[in-house]
Amino acid sequence: MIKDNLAWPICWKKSSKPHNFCPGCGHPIILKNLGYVIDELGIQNNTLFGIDIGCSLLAWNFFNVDTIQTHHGRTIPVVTGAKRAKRDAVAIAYLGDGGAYAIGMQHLISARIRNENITVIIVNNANYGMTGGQEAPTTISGQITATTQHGADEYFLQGPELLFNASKTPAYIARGCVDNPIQLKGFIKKAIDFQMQEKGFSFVEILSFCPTNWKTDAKNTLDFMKKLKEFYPVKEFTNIN
Ligand SMILES: Cc1ncc(C[n+]2csc(CCOP(=O)(O)OP(=O)(O)O)c2C)c(N)n1
Ligand code: SF4
Repeated sequence: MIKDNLAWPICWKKSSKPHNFCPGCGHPIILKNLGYVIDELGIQNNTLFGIDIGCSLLAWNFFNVDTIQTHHGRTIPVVTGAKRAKRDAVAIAYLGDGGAYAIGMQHLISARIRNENITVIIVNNANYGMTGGQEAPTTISGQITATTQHGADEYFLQGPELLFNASKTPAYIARGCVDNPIQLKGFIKKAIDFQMQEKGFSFVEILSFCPTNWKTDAKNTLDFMKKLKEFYPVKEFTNIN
């Protein structure tokens, strides 16, 4: 049991450097809490961690767990295949909003509809982070990105809402935010526990800081996150008892 939230998770790969994310990035907050969950559930030796192309790939040596790095947007089918072959594995797909909701959307919807017994964690930073901050399906109205210099149009995609309504099959679906790591850790734990009980598809979207591409200082990062939450409410969408 972790008592001190400044301590690193036990499953963290101690031989790796701290991390390669930009200062102020939300990914390390998410990964640290995922690490605590892996520790608390005692699943380090059977976790199968799939990471996408995008800033999520910087997590390739974060944990001392079996890790697969896939092509952009293809993490969900790769993890699905691995899980089908190894039923006792705890399969986690970790990818960006671009990878999940644009190029990989067909895989995401299919995994939900087929009720694949995997856990998907999507990092929603409202842009394509790794490639320089282009517009993503989650970019909000008026947002300035590398490809929306005059502000993005009014269309934006709410992933958990879409997935929740895509099937009547019970699933654990939630949206958390890096500004509340305790709640966030709880959502991740419930999602992975759902998979461990073989109940099927579980999904957590996490609103995450990207100060490099948002071009924000600390205060403006928090202000922009507040705005993001108006478009993407933090909540559980689950229809399980
Ligand atoms: C098939 C393919 N298309 C496009 C790319 C270029 N590419 C690399 S990362 C990326 C976007 C990543 O954005 P996102 O998935 O939101 O993750 P983030 O970096 O923001 O965490 C793109 C378009 C690629 N590597 N492969
Ligand atoms: S570009 Fe954004 S998401 Fe990627 S590491 Fe930097 S701050 Fe994080």
